[in-house]
Amino acid sequence: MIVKSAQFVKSATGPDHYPDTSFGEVAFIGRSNVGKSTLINGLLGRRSLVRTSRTPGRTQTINFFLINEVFFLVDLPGYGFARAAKEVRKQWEPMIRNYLSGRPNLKAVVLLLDIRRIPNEEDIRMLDWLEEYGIPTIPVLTKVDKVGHGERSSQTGKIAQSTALPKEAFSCFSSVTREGREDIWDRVENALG
Ligand SMILES: Nc1nc2c(ncn2[C@@H]2O[C@H](COP(=O)(O)OP(=O)(O)OP(=O)(O)O)[C@@H](O)[C@H]2O)c(=O)[nH]1
Ligand SMILES: [Mg+2]
Repeated sequence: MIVKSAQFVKSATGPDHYPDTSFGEVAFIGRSNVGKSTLINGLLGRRSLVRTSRTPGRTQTINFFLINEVFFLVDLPGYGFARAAKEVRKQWEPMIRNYLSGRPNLKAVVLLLDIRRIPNEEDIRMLDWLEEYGIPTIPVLTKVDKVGHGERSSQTGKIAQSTALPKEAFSCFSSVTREGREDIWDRVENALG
């Protein structure tokens, strides 16, 4: 993928504010702080088009980025951080469910999992929703620079087991080494058709 242009188009909390176009889009979801915004920046080769943070809960709205004037990458707010304001937490589920169930433009969701952690209830629930809504899913293990080779293999095995996905289903990504960029782009492009 050659990224000729990438621009932030808008933030939305509900369907009224989604961009009114027929462009295909691929969205990024996962636990707060797992590296969604960082992965999007890494794919685009931009350091900070998408805001990232050490503080979980940085992204609180659905953010649409228009790429090469023909498709969108969509940064979704993460789930599972206790310190979020109650209001934010209450709004999260309907906001995400509305988006997943009511957006025909959505061609696939990239589900991010931290390679160092065993997926929790919320990760599994997210996988269930994606299946329920029939959305093709691209599972990605993030922050692979933080583990050695042996641990990478054993963690991938454990994560595969707990998600009931084959080991081969997972792409790896590191924003430090940029490993996985081409592989993930191939899968994203495939999904966009
Ligand atoms: N070493 C390393 N750090 C990473 C990687 N990806 C993300 N990080 C760091 O993890 C932190 C969180 O990254 P974000 O991209 O903001 O995470 P997010 O999933 O968008 O978080 P929310 O918006 O809060 O849901 C930042 O400090 C990143 O620099 C990676 O591949 N390797
Ligand atoms: Mg984010």
